[in-house]
Amino acid sequence: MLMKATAIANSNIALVKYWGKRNSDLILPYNSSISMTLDSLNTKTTVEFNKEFSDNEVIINGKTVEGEEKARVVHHLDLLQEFVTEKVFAKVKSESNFPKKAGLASSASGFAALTLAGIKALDQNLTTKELSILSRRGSGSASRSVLGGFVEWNKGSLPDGSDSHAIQIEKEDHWPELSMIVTIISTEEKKVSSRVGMSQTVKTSPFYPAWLDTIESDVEKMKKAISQKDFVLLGQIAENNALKMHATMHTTVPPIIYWESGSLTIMKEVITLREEGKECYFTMDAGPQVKILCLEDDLEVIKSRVNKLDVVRDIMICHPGKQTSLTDDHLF
Ligand code: 2P0
Repeated sequence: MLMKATAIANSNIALVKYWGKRNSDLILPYNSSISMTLDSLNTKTTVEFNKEFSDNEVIINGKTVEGEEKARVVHHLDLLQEFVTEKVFAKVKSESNFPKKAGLASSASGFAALTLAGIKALDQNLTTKELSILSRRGSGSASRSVLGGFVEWNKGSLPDGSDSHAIQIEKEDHWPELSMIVTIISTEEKKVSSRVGMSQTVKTSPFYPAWLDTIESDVEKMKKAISQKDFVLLGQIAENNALKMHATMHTTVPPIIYWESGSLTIMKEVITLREEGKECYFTMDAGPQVKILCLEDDLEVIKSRVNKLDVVRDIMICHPGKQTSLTDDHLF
């Protein structure tokens, strides 16, 4: 039997961010988070397990990867193979349509696709909850990419992590007018990974406890904003939540500053647009790119204004996207 399968996963951007782990082995977060799965940033991954293979092979965006990057994928394959009796080597080929490690959640779509493809290649059938938990073990944010639309990752409280998984708040067709303008400032890989960065923040930022104190309220307001399609509330909470997370990063010792000067230029332009009556808000992750939230009616005007800024190298437009899914169109 051919033990091969392919999955496509969309990336997601958090509206209420995940930053900090209470358990690094199981990837259990200190706080719950909420995200929007994106329709146009995705990763396609083919996994084949084969007794004939003499080693694991991992190819990401056309390049064979080694070292830590390969080890992380192989560790995940080992985890998936706990469902079967015999462990064999695998070939993994993965392609994303956006730059990796640049603050665009490539590990989210990457590990969500790897999990579904791997599990299917092993001929296992898991529930969405189980897939979310397994994806979480690869990368925390991947737990949310398993589902489409608007998603909450419940932090859970059980030590084994069995209640720390994503659930769907609303499907992707609930609010198709909600738009995200992803501005690309730099495609350089970041110097401090999210994993290392969040661990340092938890240990050293005096603002980290204050961050945690505000999360429950942000989560509740964000859920209300999504279900009632209250764009102003969604934007205000998302922007404020992102700035609070970055305040914990900036006050980490040594400091973690993902912003570039271009990031600030765009953030200020968003505030100016708002002062001019165009409803838009920004959010940022562990990288310099600024993502602008707006409604479809304002999209063209905001996009053309932002496009005029010298610091913007590229722009991608996203709307709420679908859950991770299987395809027969294999990469090899
Ligand atoms: C998020 N980020 O909620 C936050 C906001 C970055 C800033 O999830 O260590 O790559 O693999 O669990 O999932 C990025 O962290 O970290 C992230 P690991 P991950 O989207």
